[in-house]
Amino acid sequence: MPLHGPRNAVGRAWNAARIRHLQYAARLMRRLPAAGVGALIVALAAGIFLQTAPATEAASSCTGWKSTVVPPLHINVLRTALGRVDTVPFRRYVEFVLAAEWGPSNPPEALAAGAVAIRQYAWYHAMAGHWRGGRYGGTCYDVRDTNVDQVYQPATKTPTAKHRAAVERSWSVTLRKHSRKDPSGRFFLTSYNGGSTSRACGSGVTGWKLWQRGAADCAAEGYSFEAILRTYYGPNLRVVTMGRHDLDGDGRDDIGVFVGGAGPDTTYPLVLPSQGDTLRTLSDEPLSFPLSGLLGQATADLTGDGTADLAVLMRTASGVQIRVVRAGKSGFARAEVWWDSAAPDRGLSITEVQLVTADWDADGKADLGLVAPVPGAPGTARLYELRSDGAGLKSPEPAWEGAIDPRNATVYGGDFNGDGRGDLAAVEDHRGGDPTAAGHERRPGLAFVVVPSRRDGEGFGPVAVWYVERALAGDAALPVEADVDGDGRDDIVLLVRNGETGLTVYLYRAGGGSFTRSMLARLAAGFPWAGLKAGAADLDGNGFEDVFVLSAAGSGTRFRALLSSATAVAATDWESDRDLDWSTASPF
Ligand SMILES: [Ca+2]
Ligand SMILES: [Ca+2]
Ligand SMILES: [Ca+2]
Ligand SMILES: [Ca+2]
Repeated sequence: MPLHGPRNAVGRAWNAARIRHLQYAARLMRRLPAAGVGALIVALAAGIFLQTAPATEAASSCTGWKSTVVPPLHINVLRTALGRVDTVPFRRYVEFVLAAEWGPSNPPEALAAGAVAIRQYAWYHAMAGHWRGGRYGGTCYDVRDTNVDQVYQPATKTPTAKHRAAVERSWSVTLRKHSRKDPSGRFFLTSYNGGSTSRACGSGVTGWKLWQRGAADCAAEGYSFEAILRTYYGPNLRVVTMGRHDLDGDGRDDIGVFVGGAGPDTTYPLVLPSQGDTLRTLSDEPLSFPLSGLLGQATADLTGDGTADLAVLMRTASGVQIRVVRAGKSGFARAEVWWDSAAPDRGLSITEVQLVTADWDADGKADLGLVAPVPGAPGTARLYELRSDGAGLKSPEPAWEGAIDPRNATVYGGDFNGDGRGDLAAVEDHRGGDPTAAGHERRPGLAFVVVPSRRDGEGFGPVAVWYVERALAGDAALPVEADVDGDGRDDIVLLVRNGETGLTVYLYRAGGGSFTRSMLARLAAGFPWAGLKAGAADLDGNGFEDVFVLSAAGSGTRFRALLSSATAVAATDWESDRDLDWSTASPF
């Protein structure tokens, strides 16, 4: 349980003396409390704990949990046959209930969907305001151990490795239902049942109940657990995944930033864990490449351990390379070469590539993709999938080819249609250039296109135009991928220059087959356009991804956050660092 387990004190202020940023180091040391780094880490851990685990006893509840973002630590279970109340670690409880309620013969995706339903059912009843348990011998309980609630019989119904894997896989997911009245979504009581009369995938849908037999049928048809949950809990379902941008393994998203090292070929990855903290290094090892050789970067959980890793696409003397820095509770590992275009056995030599990330095969491990122009076919792109097996990449496979001009577009991997499988998206700029070009005629202005995954995992559908933005004729605009409304479908945010230092922020919210545009904020000042850099992470841990912006503050760097409440963003100062070299700082 990453949020509440003992924290390894891996992160520490960037020890810049090692790379001769003496001034910077001196400043960092000034920031530390008298007792030094150890005290800082302890304070940090305590701060995070208090912030995210507001458990308190209330009169009308038992566990009385309040957070719908951080799971309860324990649950109180009435052992009906034994005549006592057990306080059970929450994860153990979910694993044992899954074993008792869903047999191991179920496909993995059905088990993962079941794990989400079980977890949220119990969590709901452990919350203040939802308690409907009782007392036994003066001790309160949240749930009973029978099918009045969920079967929990640890003596006889024990989880298999398959059950534990399903719980692990889906542990960061919670479900919400949004409505016009409640756009941020309500944490609802998940229900499930055998469903002997609803055996076919998608039959007997009520919007509130997951049918176990139907779920198994969906899984056999290739549905991911996310697609199964959307099928049974209805079109307004938000599938919230926490910690997608968590770099230090505490379950909370972080900001990452590359900064050039003192040597000619060194780069440091730094992490800014949360507001009020300083930048930290999670490794003593600089990355042995120059920032100038960086062609692209992606932050995604390639190893499937719940913490985002770092992939960089870089130019080498003989081609391009993908290097991966594994991240986790013990810090950043040494960069490993996961793919090298120059290696003769890989058989692929490409230039002008863009690096994207998405989980193409919906196995819970993020994969990488390279999008490259097709030689001899202008206006056409090819996607090569490089699937992760958790420890490396499989050889690049051409997975899709179609009408996206990668020279004219920023491409993104992500799940835009919410089926749990990776899609490709692009923001194409047809505002200038050759007006006779086919793309310009068909998709004038800024075109937001998506190449959607097929739900059964059989490749991609045709490229589809999800939105055409004609209004921003000549305006400078910076697109950022972020699931701003936290529904599990990646959205595009457009930062549009508004005068010298203003910013207008638009959301292109992903739905079933289109983006819906809305304005998130109009900010009059504080965002100098020149060299504005941006990234996305759920900085305040509320389930909505936020956008962060780096701008120049003298020669240093200012971090500002655009904190999302699903339908708007509020700008706030996040951190300012006058010694972090603005010119080379690159967010990831
Ligand atoms: Ca974190
Ligand atoms: Ca994968
Ligand atoms: Ca998808
Ligand atoms: Ca979304």
